[in-house]
Amino acid sequence: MESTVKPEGKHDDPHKHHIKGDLNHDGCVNMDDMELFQETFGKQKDDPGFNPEADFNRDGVVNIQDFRVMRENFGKGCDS
Ligand SMILES: [Ca+2]
Ligand SMILES: [Ca+2]
Repeated sequence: MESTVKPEGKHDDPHKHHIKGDLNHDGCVNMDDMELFQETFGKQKDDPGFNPEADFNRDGVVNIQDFRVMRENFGKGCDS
């Protein structure tokens, strides 16, 4: 039986559900992601350091509205 699985595919699983707020893509929203969020907090689309992944509502700025999403999702995926 032949396998088409790529040898390097195990670290980056495309089937893994992406959680809003998981900015470092480790499958869990925790303090590491909160730190990344803080680094881009207050930044706008054209500012250096702006992280579009932290702009959850895609209004071009990372602000308190995006922080609420962060807070709501905090701890998700971390239950292992
Ligand atoms: Ca994470
Ligand atoms: Ca936003």
